[in-house]
Amino acid sequence: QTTELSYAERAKLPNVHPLAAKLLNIMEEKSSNLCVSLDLTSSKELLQLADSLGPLVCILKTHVDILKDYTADFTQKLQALAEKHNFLIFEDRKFADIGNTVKHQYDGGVYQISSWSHIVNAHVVPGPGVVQGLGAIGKPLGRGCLLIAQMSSQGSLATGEYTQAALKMAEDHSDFVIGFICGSKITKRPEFIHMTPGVQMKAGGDGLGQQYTTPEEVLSNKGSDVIIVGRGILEAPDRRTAAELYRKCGWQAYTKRLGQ
Ligand code: S5P
Repeated sequence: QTTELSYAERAKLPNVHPLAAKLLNIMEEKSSNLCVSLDLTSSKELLQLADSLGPLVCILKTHVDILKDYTADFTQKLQALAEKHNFLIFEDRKFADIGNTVKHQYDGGVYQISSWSHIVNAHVVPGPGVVQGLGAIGKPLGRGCLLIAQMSSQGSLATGEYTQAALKMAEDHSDFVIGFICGSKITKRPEFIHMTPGVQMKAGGDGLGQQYTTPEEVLSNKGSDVIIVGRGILEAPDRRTAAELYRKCGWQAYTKRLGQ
């Protein structure tokens, strides 16, 4: 007997954030809990891959500051692809400063992240001001934020009480925070979405501290909702085939958790 709610059921909860509901509906419609992390340095390559993998993913994650040829045209095109293929954009900026500074970093500068990214994330180390500053920009635009409650890297300090503090901060700001970056489920509240990086088909590491867990382990056993996959797809001989494999494995692990 399971009390686990489906993504579609969670999308209908009265207290769910509209952006979280949108994401949960996309996941259900596309049978995908795969967020692809396109950590590439060429915007042309990124856009081509976004067009090819778009149908398979619920979220496309970027690190816009590693592009060597960024122009505003890139984000226009990425937004058009998000519309075409029905995925959300997540700029993995990991904001970590005082409220006033992150406001400018989110809204201004070269990248104007708030104008094109549906989701951003933040470290909780500065305290609630970081969420308040980001929220001042993001809330009127209907954006959402993930708090980094745990990290996939070896020796991460985001554990124990720190993780609990991230959860509390999310609960206090649930009009902007839609969930967490984490290794496993940290709250039973079904309105929050758990997203887990450090995922590959084979457990292991990358020699620079990254630690990998399998989609099955993350979704069936650790109770997370979304797998974030970068090099597991980017370094595969056929990226589309690899992405389809992660989508399929991820979806099977989720349905297994539901007891179906
Ligand atoms: O704890 C974390 C948080 C994040 S957002 N560990 C991570 O690896 N990430 C990001 O996920 C990281 O910045 C990278 O973009 C992606 C993992 O990439 P992969 O190539 O190791 O799958």
